[in-house]
Amino acid sequence: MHRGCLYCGHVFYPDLTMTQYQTTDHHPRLGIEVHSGLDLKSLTPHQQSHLKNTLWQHGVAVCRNQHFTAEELEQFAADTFGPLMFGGSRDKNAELPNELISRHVAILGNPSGPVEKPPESVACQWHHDKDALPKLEGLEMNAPYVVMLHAHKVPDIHDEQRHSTHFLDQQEALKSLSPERQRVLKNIKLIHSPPTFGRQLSFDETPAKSHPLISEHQFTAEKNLYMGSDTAIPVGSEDDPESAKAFWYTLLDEVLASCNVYAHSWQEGDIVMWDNSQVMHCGQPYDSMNQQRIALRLGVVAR
Ligand SMILES: O=C(O)CCC(=O)C(=O)O
Ligand SMILES: [Fe+2]
Repeated sequence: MHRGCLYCGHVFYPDLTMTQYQTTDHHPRLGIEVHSGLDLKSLTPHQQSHLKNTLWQHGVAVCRNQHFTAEELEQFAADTFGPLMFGGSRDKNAELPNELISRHVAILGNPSGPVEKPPESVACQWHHDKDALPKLEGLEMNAPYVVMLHAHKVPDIHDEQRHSTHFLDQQEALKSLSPERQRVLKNIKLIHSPPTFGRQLSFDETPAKSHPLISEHQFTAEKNLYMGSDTAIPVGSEDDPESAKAFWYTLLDEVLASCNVYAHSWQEGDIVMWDNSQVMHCGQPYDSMNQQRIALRLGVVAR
């Protein structure tokens, strides 16, 4: 049994986020291993399309034993999913080895040594990554936005336990609700603004977008919940932020209580990809003063 993601100290609504939930290493749908034994750098077009279909079917796909520099990861993502448009932390990391640096790749962890809070500590709360996408011509809220992490160095938690990232299946979440509850939710739209992650973003930079709470996946037509992040506000509650928060956390509590959360236990060489249209995720803290984590991160809108 795990508590929610409060250990990292990033607590917005302590009264509302005390959810207990079960985790599993073997989820019936999420976290499928794909292309076992293959080097992702040399996939054929057929293998690329198999990888994408597996991701749409399973929400989270795992490839083990890969060795990508940041530039190679960028190339792989562009070849497999489409042109890269966002992200990256090249300028901020001038002192790091070249293999970690590329235009659209961000670096998670503490590659330069101990830090009190690594950059991803803000992600230790349930969210999806789409809210922070800029509003671009032709970029729909329901766009299939894939994020991938590639582990170069994994922190040890205890002897047996590996560092993990938690994933919540939003298809399973919807199915876990009673037909009555689903009927009510069917009429609700959420206004999604960027997750503030503790800082204020101007709405001009990343405008709010609205989306039905029950959504149909663009490629599979499967229905799932589309909760976004805790900044999402039901249409009609714009002037009542407290009730908007309560609505969102009540729903999160409900689904966490009845779903099996997939905990991906990290191994060096893993590339984990997730489809933000059908899963939420929550980073897990580690002792970043005494343990090292290095992971490359990339987001791409699939075409
Ligand atoms: O640190 C993690 O495991 C998750 C980070 C995260 O949420 C992200 O990169 O979008
Ligand atoms: Fe995230």
